[in-house]
Parts: sequence; structure tokens; C-alpha cells
Amino acid sequence: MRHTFFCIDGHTAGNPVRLVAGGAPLLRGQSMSERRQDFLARFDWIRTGLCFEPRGHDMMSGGFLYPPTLPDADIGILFIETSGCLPMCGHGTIGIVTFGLEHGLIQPATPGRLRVEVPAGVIDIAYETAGEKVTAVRITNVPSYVAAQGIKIDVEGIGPLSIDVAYGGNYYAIVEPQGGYAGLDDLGADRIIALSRRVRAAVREAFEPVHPLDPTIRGVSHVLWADAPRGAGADGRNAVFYGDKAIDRSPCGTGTSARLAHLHAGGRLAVGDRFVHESYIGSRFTGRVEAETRLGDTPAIIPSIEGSAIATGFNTIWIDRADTFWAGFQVT
Ligand code: PYC
Repeated sequence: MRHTFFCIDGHTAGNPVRLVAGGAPLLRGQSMSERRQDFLARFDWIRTGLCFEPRGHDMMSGGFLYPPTLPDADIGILFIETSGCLPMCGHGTIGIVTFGLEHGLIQPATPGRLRVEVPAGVIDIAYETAGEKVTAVRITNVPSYVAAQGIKIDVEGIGPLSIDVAYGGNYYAIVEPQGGYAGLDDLGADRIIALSRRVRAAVREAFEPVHPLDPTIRGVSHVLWADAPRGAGADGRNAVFYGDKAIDRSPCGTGTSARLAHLHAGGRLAVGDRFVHESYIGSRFTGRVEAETRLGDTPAIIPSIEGSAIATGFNTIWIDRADTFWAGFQVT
């Protein structure tokens, strides 16, 4: 049996986004969080088939548009990527919203604004256009907070590290320059990947964060290596590791949100402060601490992230059950 998926492919600040515009499965659930669980239980082969080789690659990431479950939302998004279905994805949202608007798949009630339901909650979008193009997307993200500070681990190849864990839609182990970590250029891409796997495993052994309001969101999934900025006008640089072999080519929307919460908790950013974040390849998002809030009993912030995306083409992908590799594969 052949399953056909009509996709708009592109990238946000260099990281891939595959908007699956046709072929989304019908999902059960009263919220995008419940639909995420249903997708993972019954349709995860669509994610692996579209994200893993031979139809995808180690960094592949994207999502589907759904009607929202909430009356005041314009649209719902379910994210897919190599590591699973993320509760929230910043670069993915910027790409999906851009491609959806440019191709008439999203019809905003108020031009320039969208309310989007994602598994992690509800986010607000403000976007700018020039003619037919969407030129900038600002996400006012879900409440973000610091879950743990000063977790001590000892990692083969880099030595003792002190790690903080922060949430920005996913949970991040944040590594700031210290001891054996002198900065991103000192490590290089191959070592970042090898060390990130060990850092994530060690942090997972030490601590499991659980979202205060949604227990289905738990556990450290990403590692954010923080560094000083490289280019003029930037405030910081990072490399975010996800899946098993990926470094985000964008500055990472949920990673930047977690970093804003982290810097705010440490008194290094105040409400209203902007933070221009560079990615490993030098692309940028502009973050801002919009407000202080609470997530249950936990102090949190509302961060925003702004960036832009480019569509690169249409891609009609078949997953044919007669193909040995119909559900995709990864080489580890
Ligand atoms: O932009 O939030 C993000 C993201 C998560 C994983 C890769 N990018």
C-alpha cells in the first residue's frame, strides 16, 4: 500500500522544515497534547518514514497543521522530527507558519496575527509580510523556567561539568563555558555530537524534570552548549544537540527560550531585554523576555523569539509498504 504525503520543504535559519500539507492522519484527543500521544501510539511510522533516511536525514524536522481544539485558536500544529514529536519547536513553527501563510493553508482571522495550539500549550504569533512573502515571524512562546541548577556530572572526554536544566517548550541541559569546555570553536561539530550524547545520558541519570502542568512533557531531550557571541550585534551563540546526531542549524527557538529563562533567573536579563542569539552556523533569532509569570508554583518567564524561513520547494513523498525501508532507518 502506498501512502502519499504532499510536503512544502524549506528551512528556518538553516535548519530543515518539512510542512506536511497533505496526508496528515486523523487523530483522537481533546487537545494537541492528547493528539500527540495518539500520533505516537498509532502513527509514529509516518514520522520515521518522513524524517529518517532515505526520505529524510539526521536533522529532519517538520509538522502537520490541524484544526485547533480550542475555540480561540486559529490552527493547531503537531511537530515531527528525528527524535520524536516535540511538545514545541520554535524553528519548526516559524517555518510551518511561513509556508502555511504563503501557500494559503492558514487563513488568519486577523491579518498579521495567529493564535496557535501546540502540544506544549498556546502560542501567539505576529508576522510581517512583503507582497506574497512572510518576512518575519515572532513567537510569544509558552512559559519557560529553570528546572534545576548545578547538576554535577563527570563526562569522559571533557571532565567534570556543572549543568543547569531549563524548559522552553522542551527540556535543555545547558552547558556554559567552564573547565574542559572553552567554547564551541574549541570543540567542533563531531565532538559536540559525541559529548552531547554523554552529557544527556549523565543528566538523565541524575535528574528527570517533569512539566508542572503536563506530566507527558518530561525528561531532558536537548543539550545546549552556550558560548559568547561571534558576530557584531549578537549577545550569545549556541549549539543545540537533538535526536542522536543533530546540531540545530538555527539558534533553536525552544533552546533560546530556555536560555532566556536561564539568563533571567541568574539576573543576567530583565523583563524587556532583547537577546540576539547566533546559531552554530551564524544564523540569528532575536529573543526577548516579555514578562514574568508562574507555571504552577514555579517562577517562569514568557519569552519571545523572532526569525524567518524560506520555502525551497514542493516534495511529494511516497511511503510504499513494498519498500524494505518504508518506515525509514538511522545509521548509528
Ligand atoms: O527550534 O525549538 C526549536 C528546535 C528544537 C529542535 C530543533 N529545533
